This record gives sequence, structure tokens and C-alpha cells, in this order.
Amino acid sequence: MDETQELEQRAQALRTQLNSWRDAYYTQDAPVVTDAEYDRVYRELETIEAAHPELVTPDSPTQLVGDATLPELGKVPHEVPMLSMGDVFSLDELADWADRTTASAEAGELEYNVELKIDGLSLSLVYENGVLVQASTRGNGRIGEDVTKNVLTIADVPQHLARPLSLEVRGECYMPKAAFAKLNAAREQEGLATFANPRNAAAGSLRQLDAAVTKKRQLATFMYTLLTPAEFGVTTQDQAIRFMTELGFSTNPSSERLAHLHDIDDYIERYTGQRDDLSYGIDGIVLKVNDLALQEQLGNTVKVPRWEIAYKFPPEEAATIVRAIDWTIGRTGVVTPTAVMDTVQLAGTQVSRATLHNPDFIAEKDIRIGDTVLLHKAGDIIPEISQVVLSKRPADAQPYAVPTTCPSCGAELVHIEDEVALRCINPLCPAQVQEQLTHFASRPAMNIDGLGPKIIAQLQEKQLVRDVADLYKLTADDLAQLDKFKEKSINNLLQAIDGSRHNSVERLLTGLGIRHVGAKAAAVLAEHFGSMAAIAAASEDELAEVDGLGPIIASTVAQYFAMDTTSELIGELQVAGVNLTYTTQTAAPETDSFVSGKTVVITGKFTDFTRPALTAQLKALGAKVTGSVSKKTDLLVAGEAAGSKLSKAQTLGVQVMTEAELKQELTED
Ligand code: 1X8
Repeated sequence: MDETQELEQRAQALRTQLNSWRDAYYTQDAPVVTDAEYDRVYRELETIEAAHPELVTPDSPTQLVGDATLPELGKVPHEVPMLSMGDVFSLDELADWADRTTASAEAGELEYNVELKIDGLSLSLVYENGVLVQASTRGNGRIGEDVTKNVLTIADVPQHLARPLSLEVRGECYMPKAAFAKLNAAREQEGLATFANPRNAAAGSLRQLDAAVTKKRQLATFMYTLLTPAEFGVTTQDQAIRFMTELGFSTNPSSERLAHLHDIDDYIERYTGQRDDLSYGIDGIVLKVNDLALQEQLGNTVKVPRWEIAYKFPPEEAATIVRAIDWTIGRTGVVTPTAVMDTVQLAGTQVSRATLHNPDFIAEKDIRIGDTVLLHKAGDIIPEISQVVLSKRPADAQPYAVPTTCPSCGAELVHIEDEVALRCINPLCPAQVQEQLTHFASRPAMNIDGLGPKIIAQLQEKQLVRDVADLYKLTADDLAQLDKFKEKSINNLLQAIDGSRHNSVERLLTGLGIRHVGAKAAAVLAEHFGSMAAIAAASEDELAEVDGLGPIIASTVAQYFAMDTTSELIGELQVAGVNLTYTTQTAAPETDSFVSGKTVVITGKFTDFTRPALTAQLKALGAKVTGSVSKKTDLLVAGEAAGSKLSKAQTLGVQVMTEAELKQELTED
């Protein structure tokens, strides 16, 4: 085989590899390799194709733009294609790009605008007369997916602009790091696959058939492109960003106009340093020719604009050695592996543990004790193993044998249905019971001050407590057996436990840890049925009909109360004197609702609410309800025929919610 044939085969192999990775990434939102690994292989293919253009095929990833589309979502054609962007990985390449751009612009030194590259997915928003009428993803660049309903649930996307203009803007939809970490932790506990990075989490949350799911995911946006700037007298990119900000869009505050290209080094250095402190993930910076007329003149290549380029940060990676794999057992019995490693510095923190998610992850990466591994941070925050360095594998390393029995109770571990997680299904498993007791005593549940995991572990060890009902049988003599427990601490804990007997029943419901029943669903159940007995007696259909619950909660609640162990436990709690009825009179304002801490104004006529009832409901959710719109107003709830308050809110850029949107918010759990 001659050299060209060899290269042809190599190019074909790289294309096949990249296309399979692209499918996993774009269509399934579940990448199988890191971006860095993808980029390395992509670059190799690019280099071969550059030297041998005759080897380029139409299906080569180098010839394709971005994402695929999900068949279930409606299609939206993009009149102006949504292109992807060229990228460079070093300051030298960036300087080369700038030289080429300057040469073809024939305009002397160019002015640039520099922005952060957000780790999310592109989004197009279309407004008619100031009202949001369509939102779509990039799709394949020419045809995107209709995600209007989902985008209406994103808090920072204005549904009404400050001025009644018709226009299209584009930008990035992303998931903040904190929401990403919380979502993955919850998914792991549910036995579901986790998202690899905020980009995939955002894509999976936006490309949804159920807008209620999107809403829960706490997505956010930064808009950076204005499509018809000339119509608004906008001539530069930095003006465009200011214009969009004034209309009410969320724009990234780190955008800077650069009079001289050499200022870019300082910008890159600053944000490389601040990267870990930002509340959202970035994977580089974007450099744009600032003059929009010049942008148009420079135009596009087949694939990407000539007037902008992404500089991608080098991937932050560190190598270390895996010493052990720890297995922890959650409240629901999910058993999660964690790699315990020699401590290394990675992206701003000391790392010695990394989640391994589930047994499949360990097997896929073939991680063994003693292996040297490369670590990265998923979404810039969660340490994760990218790959094993096979050249450093000890000769005697054995494939890791996943435990078949629970490390806490010894019961056989099982896979349920199509979950990736391994579970211990022994209801008496001490590790699970410890998690359940901790949850039971926690603040949103029974709120037993002073009863934390360490004390619970001791109570279990001394066999004083096996289930939550046992807490109410504890005596001063029992507690005297605990470390450092003297008269005062004994009395305090006994009093805290006793006090919890009088809680309104929603706290007990929360504390029981029924799947999908958190504090909100528990409050809805308790208020609607009035007592534990009534909830236990309700059928699945009756439960599903309650405003604010849904079929999933109805099903898990019905299943929970159908179990013999449940009736036994409730019976024991009743004997122990724990209140089983709803006694909440005026609920304390909520601290984590969509309006808590916000100043809200109500205006217009409503079909499904009276004004006083709506005011009371919003106050119970933690809102401050006032009479007139000012700069301090956070939200205007506008019914039919809203007048001057609505126009004032729009002028001030205050968020406006219609009755339909409000109802949707109020029925969220
Ligand atoms: C992608 C992105 C762009 C910007 C920020 N984040 C991104 N992920 C920006 O322009 N500030 S532009 C872009 C693209 O594909 N054209």
C-alpha cells in the first residue's frame, strides 16, 4: 500500500470515528469522548485533508455544520443560516487569523470586540412588535428545532421587549454550573445517566417535548447577535450588545471593545484566571471584527464566518493514580462508586476524589486500582476521569470487580429495569437507613435540631434506632450512651425530637422520602387531603387529579401507601404521638419559589383568580406585593386589559408574566 492509500484509509477511519462521536454528542446529547479528544482527532483529519484535498468527502465532519435535529420537535428554517465558528488553540494561530483578516479587509488596523465563549447551545429568538413569537435551536444550520414553548419558561428571556420592535437575535442558552451540579447529583441518585457537561445538559433540557421539564432545569441565556442591525442604526458589535441589553435581553457583561489586537492577551489571561469563579462554564473566547459593515464585506467560507474566530482554552487536565474505589449508598439504595486518588491540583482546587457514576462507567473506561488516569472537570466543576493512561498501567493490574453485595448490609445488589445504577433493595440496610434518618431529621422535613448524620450513625451502631419511629422511643438513658452527651445535650435533643411530634403532617410526608415527593408536593398533598389517613386512602386517580401533582407523583405515592411496611410505620408513628394531620394555618412564606424575595405588582383582569386570592397566594410564596411599578419592581403579573402599568414595566425592562404563564408557575412542584 502506498502512502496516499494509507492516508486515504486513515482519513476514512477518522471520519467514521468522528461521525459516530458527533452523533452521540449532537443527536443524543451524550458525548462519549472529551472535547479535547474530539478536537485532536478532528485536527488530524483536517491536516490530512489540507495536504490532500482530493481525499475530502461530502460527509466529512470538516464539511458539516453543527447539530442534528430531533424528529419530534417542529422544524424552523433559518433565513440567515446559523453557522458555527472557526477555532484556534494557540495565541500564534490567533495572530495568524488576525493577519489574514486584516489583509483581506484592506482597512488598516481593525477594531475588534471580544466576548466569552459560553459552554451552551445556540438559540435564535424572533420577536414581532416586541412579543416573542418563535425560539429555535441551530439544528443543522439551515433548519432548526422549534423550542418556543420551552424557551418561554426560561426566566431571563424577555417575552415582551422594552420597545415594540420586530427583530431576530441569536445567542447562547446555557445551564449555570450550580444548576448543572445539582441536576447531575439528583440524576445519579435517581439511577439515571448524568450529563457530561453543561452544554449537553442545556441541550437535553431545551430539546424537550415537555416544557415543564425545561422549566425545572433553570436554564439561562446570553444573546450576542442582532440580525438586522441597520434597521436600528446599529453599526458595530459593541453597539449591538448594548442595544440588545436595553431591549431587555440578557447579555454577557464581559464583552469588551478592543482598539488594538494586542490587548487580547490581557483579556485571555484575565478570563483564564477568572474562569473557575464564573457561575457558568466557558470554553474559550470569541474575537469578532467590530464593524458590522466590514463583517458583511468579509463574509463566510463554506462553513464559518471569516470575521470571527474562537480561541479555545487548553483543556485543564491533571494526571494522578487511583488508589481505591469507594461505594456509598444513598437514601433510595443507589450504590455509587467514587475513585479515591492521590491529591492533585486541577482547575483551581485540590482533587482527590472523582465520581465514577455507575459500574458501566468503570467498565467502559476500564479503570483499575493502581492506574494512572487523566482528570478533567465536567462543566468546569465536577472532577471526572477522562481516560486511563495505558502506558503507565502496572503489569499486575486486574480489571476492577464490581461488588455484587452491598458494602453496608451484605444484601445482593440489583439492576432495576433499564437503570444504569446498581441498587441495594434491602429496606433494613443500615447505610440506607442512615441516609433516610438524616433526611427525616433535616430542616425541610421534621426539622429536628441537633440530629445529624454522626449522631444518627452512633444511634444505629448502639442499636437504639432502626427506623424513624424508633427516634420517638429514645430515653435520656439511651442518649447518655452517646459520645460527649451530657445532661444539657441530652435534654436539647429530646426536646427537639418531642417538638417534631407537633409538626403539621407535610413535614412528616417530606421526611418519609417517598420518591418524587419533596417539600412542595408534600405541602400540596397535606393541604388537599388534610391527614395522612386520607392520603393513604386516596386512589392513584384521585391523587393525579390534585392540582399541583401529576401522574408520576400520584403513582409513587399510591405505591408507597400500598405497602404493608408503610401502614406498620405510620401506625408506630401514631402510637409514638406524632401528629398525622394538617395543622398549618398561615404557611411561612416560601424561600425558594419563583417569586420569593421579589417585589411583584398585579394588574389587569384575571379569569381564574380573584385579586385578593392571587395576592395571598403570591405572598405565601414569599413575594412582596406592591401597588405601583417602579425600578424596584421585579415582576409584573399582567391580566387582560392591562394598561399603563404594563407599558411602564416594559419601558423599565421589568419581567412581565401573563395569567397563563403564572398558572404554569403555580402548578410547578
Ligand atoms: C458560539 C458562541 C458564541 C459566543 C459565545 N458563546 C458561544 N458558544 C459569542 O459570540 N459571544 S458565537 C458562537 C457561534 O457558533 N457562532
